[in-house]
Amino acid sequence: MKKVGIIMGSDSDLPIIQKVTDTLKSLGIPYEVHIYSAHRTPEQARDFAVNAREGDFGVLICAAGMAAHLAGAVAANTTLPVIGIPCKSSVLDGMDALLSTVMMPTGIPVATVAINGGANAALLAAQILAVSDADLAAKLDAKRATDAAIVLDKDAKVMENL
Ligand code: RP5
Repeated sequence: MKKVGIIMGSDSDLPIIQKVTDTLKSLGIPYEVHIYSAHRTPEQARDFAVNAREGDFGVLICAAGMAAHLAGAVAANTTLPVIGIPCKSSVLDGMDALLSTVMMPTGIPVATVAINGGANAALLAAQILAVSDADLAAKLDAKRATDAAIVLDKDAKVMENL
């Protein structure tokens, strides 16, 4: 299976990345994690993106806050799918990162998840890999069924208790 490449702009983004890695681990998906900043280490961020396809990555996840240009800068240097996670790390509560990540110009797409949406970024990466991996697709179907069962259990309890 192809790897998921995960890049965060700063170690202060680690709590969000933990949600990504927990979710990928639960699905048995291999990954590699780096701290590269679009602003503080632009050469390393670019090199990673340029070499990602031949490095056996299938999809990249980039998490950054504030003026969050990391996902866009990575997407500019690869045609692998790039998922952006806007992180809440400033007085603007993540709206700054959301707009910086999502408003990409035509030709350089970034699939942007919710502010701090680490789990969904991992699940979207899994769904991309599952296009050509039937075993992974079956795991995703099983997770959906489990998640639905949890909600239906809560539904039964709420009717009993209210
Ligand atoms: C971004 O700026 C990082 O992704 C982080 O979310 C934010 C703050 O970084 P630090 O000042 O905490 O390193 O580049």
